[in-house]
Amino acid sequence: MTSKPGNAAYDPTNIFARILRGELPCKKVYEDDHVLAFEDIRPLLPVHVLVIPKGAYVGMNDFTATASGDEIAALYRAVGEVARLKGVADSGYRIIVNNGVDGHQEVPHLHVHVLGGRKVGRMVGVQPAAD
Ligand code: DGP
Repeated sequence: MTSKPGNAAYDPTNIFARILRGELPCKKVYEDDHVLAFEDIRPLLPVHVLVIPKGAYVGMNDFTATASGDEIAALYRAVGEVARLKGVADSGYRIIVNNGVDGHQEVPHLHVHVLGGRKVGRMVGVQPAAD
């Protein structure tokens, strides 16, 4: 895992950083030089995998601003690979990136949810403004 200039807000104690360092276990689905993918601990659907960059990125803002082309390509390639490995490439799946406060991001390390295994519905539910 590497730190990047301009990424001061990254918290290296977040749970996914600890998984990347091997301090906490995960059920690994896929790994390459730039990416780790593992089962979500609270699956919402039969297939629910998190795909994360190994670099220290909080979310889409710093990832899109400072990640290399190789890192960005690797994240997207890994999503496709995970879909194939989990058997949903043909049946279909949804990817979600919760980003920032309004995006309801809980873990401050960029992660792509890969969701499938049954029909997921028309679109993401938007909660009433009070939520
Ligand atoms: P988000 O709301 O987009 O930040 O989603 C965070 C997801 O991370 C949530 O679906 C549950 C998952 N999660 C939280 N802690 C752990 C953990 O320790 N291990 C794994 N595998 N998943 C976790």
